[in-house]
Amino acid sequence: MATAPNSQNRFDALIIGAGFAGMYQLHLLRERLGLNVRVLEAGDGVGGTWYWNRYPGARCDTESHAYCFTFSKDLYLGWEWSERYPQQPEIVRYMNYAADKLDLRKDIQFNTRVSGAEWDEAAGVWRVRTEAGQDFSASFLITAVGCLSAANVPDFKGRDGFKGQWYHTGSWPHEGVDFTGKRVGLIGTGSTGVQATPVIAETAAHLTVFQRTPNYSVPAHNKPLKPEFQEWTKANFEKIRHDMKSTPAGHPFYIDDRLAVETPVDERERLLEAAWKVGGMQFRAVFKDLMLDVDANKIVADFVTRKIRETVKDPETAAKLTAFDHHYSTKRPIIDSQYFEAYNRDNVSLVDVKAAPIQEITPDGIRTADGVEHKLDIIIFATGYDGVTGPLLRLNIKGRDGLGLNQVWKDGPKTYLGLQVAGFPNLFTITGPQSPSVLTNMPVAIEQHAEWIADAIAHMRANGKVRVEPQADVMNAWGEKVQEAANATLLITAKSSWYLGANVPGKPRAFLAWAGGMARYRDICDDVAAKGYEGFAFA
Ligand code: N01
Repeated sequence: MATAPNSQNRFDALIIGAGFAGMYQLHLLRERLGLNVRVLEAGDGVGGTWYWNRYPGARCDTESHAYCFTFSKDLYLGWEWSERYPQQPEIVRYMNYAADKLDLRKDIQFNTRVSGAEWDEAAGVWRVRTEAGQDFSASFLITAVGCLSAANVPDFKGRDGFKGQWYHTGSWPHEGVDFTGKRVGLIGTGSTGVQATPVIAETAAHLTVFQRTPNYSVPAHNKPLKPEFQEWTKANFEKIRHDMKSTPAGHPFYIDDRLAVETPVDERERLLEAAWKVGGMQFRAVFKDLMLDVDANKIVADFVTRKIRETVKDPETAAKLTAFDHHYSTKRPIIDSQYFEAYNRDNVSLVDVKAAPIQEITPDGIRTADGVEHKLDIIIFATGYDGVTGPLLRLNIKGRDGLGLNQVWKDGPKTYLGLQVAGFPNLFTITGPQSPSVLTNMPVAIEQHAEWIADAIAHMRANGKVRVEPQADVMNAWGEKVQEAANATLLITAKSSWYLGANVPGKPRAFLAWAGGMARYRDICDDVAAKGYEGFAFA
């Protein structure tokens, strides 16, 4: 970072990323605070995660009418969703609509990937460098890089010698991939693999799914939205918004007060059947004790297992698909459209790579430890992400005295409220680790963070303060609260979950998000602000 930035590249605030988070933060800082802001975005359009995730079947698991900005009624009323869950292209169209309506593009520099950021203590600014060698500086640096944008591509022996094509779902070719007549191998059965499987199966000559850990999934029951429902959402905007802000996961539905363990068997069965018919994320709202009590969880897990076994015709495949190693919903819950049904097709097969792990990628396919070579033309890595911390660590951020974020986080993330890190003045991390982030409907968490950050900067300006960072002891205490919140749920029991960093070799094991609920978290943040930003040090 030796080069001094020229005056044109000096801003009040720099934002990295033009997804939901970067777009709203830009809007707030520019329109509410009048700041001179620049967004740096690696892609050549808005959309963030949705700009890159164009894999077959990519669709949001949150229902359309709740997967959008709700800070502006005008913006909400001006858009119409076509299906119960929005498909990736529709989400990108929506985000372009929002960018146009809010006139955001003029302050976003596309095709610009940040390669480093360093705090300059003497000048009191962040110096940011891009891969193309451009330098920027700003008083505030705000990361809006998403939680799932750093791909996890396992370093299998022989990968680069594969004669066919291979892709990670998180950086899918914009022109698409033609599977017609191809033998396709798909590694990974998380949300992505489950969404992609039935769609790829429709055109591939053969699809082989390589499963390490089976996952529970419930039907999404996607469908076109009826005009009556579209009108209802518009007429009930305030209620929907209120509900999203009041619930633990930011969805506009409430978890039932009933306890599974106290509900008679017949009644339990009736309720589970009804919830199964509703499907999607709402299925989990059926009992209050689902994520708190092993016995309650088992009741629901057994029901889902039974449904899967009824769907998959081949008993051996069904057994592999239900050899679960975790309690229901303790890894990211999955919803699907015809995933288990896909295994009833003649052109789909399942390979258990826990029993016989992938040994190497050969020029012609994948060899597993039982000596079988699975011949393939295309390999798809649906192998997930270095979640939550990965996107931040790859920015190569250095705080005071050149202290690397990777050094501070070598044993796991440390933050205050997931918003700031001691030693990194004026750096804000939207949906950062130890905030609700991935445990919520993301736009809700994003709006809350962006608003809190804008308020904090406004507070500083009103009080003549130029620097803010958390006190180290307060930050450490927050880490303990995050751990306690996770320990109070069954989430902590899923040892193979990416929520714990288990999917990336060498990643420290730490629960990555605040599991105490979005509404409670909002209250905590509001309380901190009301008490003069208690726990933060200003200069
Ligand atoms: O990734 P994952 P994802 N050998 O980490 C397997 C969000 N999302 O992209 O479980 C063999 O969940 C791995 O196996 P295991 C959502 O938050 C949202 O599917 O580690 N297999 C697992 O099966 C989600 O949680 C939506 O044993 C290997 C899979 O790859 C998050 O993104 C849609 C392996 C990875 O599953 C990530 O989902 C899609 C190896 N070496 C995603 N390494 C919507 O709402 C990994 N695996 C739309």
